[in-house]
Amino acid sequence: MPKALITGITGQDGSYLAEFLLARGYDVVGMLRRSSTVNFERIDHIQNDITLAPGDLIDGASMVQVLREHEPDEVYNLAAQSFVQTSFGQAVLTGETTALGVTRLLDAIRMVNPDIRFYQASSSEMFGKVHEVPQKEDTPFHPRSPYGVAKVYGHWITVNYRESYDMHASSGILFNHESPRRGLEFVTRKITDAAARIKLGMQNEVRLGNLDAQRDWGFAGDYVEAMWMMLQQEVPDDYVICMGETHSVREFCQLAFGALDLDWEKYVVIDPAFYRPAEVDLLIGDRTKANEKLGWEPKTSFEELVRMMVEADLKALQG
Ligand code: NAP
Ligand code: F7E
Repeated sequence: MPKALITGITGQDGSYLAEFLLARGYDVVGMLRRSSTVNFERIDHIQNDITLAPGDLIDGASMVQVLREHEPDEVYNLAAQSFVQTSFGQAVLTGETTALGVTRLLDAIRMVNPDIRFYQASSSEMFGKVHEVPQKEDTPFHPRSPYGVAKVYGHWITVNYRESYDMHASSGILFNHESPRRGLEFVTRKITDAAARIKLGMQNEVRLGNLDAQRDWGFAGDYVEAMWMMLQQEVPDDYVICMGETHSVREFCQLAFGALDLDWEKYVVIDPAFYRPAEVDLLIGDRTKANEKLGWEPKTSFEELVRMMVEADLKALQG
């Protein structure tokens, strides 16, 4: 039975990837950082099927310990300080975790077993102030936030360890992917949760920032398959994973509120508190390489994604 270690097991992608690997017969180990409260909402339903191991990206020795004890064949590094807005206020913490954390984990792998296959969760935020549209694997990076800068570091250190030490290290440059398990601070879930609350009379308005921002949004459940596919290749490489279409925050509001027969314009209030010091205006990816080399294709449309999220929020709130 192959064994996989997932860092960031309590996050959105960690939970979908764990489900995906369990269904393929993997023994799944999730690395968990210490917290004063239990935050297992996303993995409650699979808790008995996985093993949890204490470790933190800030602490290299803890990861050496996890690798020695559990001896995984594959490591998926999904842990990060992943919220762009927070990275402006906590730039150093974001660098420690999202950037240097990758080096600590790669070094731990090198020390314990350099044959372990490694996946790094890179991001379309690395393209930032885009140099071309659509963005592909060789599009130059121009990050627009401390988070984006940290991800560029994580990406290049992964490439560097692959080239320097012949490690099977791959990097997935994933565009935004969402789901009913998305954190409530991200704009998609903030909107679907608010629309459901407004429908149920629990809330009167939702305050948002830049409605003109455009993103290439897909379904997280589809994207984790691409992570696994990358580690099954003989040769490690980097791949853009995206839908290849872009939609504005305004359009997301229209669809989400529309799914509940609500007019979004009556409830959305612009609040400059949600503007960012620098913005990524137009992200749209080109997934040709992933399609040709991995055979990966998304299964869920943008419209299906929005509806799925709205319905899940409505159902959860109705209890
Ligand atoms: P998420 O929901 O924010 O989950 C992040 C995970 O990282 C959580 O499990 C969190 O643990 C863990 N974590 C944070 N700091 C840690 C530390 N110091 N040590 C160990 N674990 C730590 O993120 P996601 O949406 O699932 O994204 C997964 C990865 O893909 C991230 O690296 C993200 O930057 C990247 N990415 C995401 C997207 C997207 O659209 N979702 C796109 C491109 C790339 P706690 O639960 O304890 O906080
Ligand atoms: O913002 C705009 C905001 O926070 C999307 C992370 O998973 O994807 C995610 O990063 C857009 C931005 O995601 C609000 O200005 C307007 O332009 O949902 P978001 P993100 O910044 O794209 C990438 C690929 C990652 O790698 C990250 O880890 O929406 N926006 N009004 C707002 N955003 C938020 N959060 N809240 C608002 O009220």
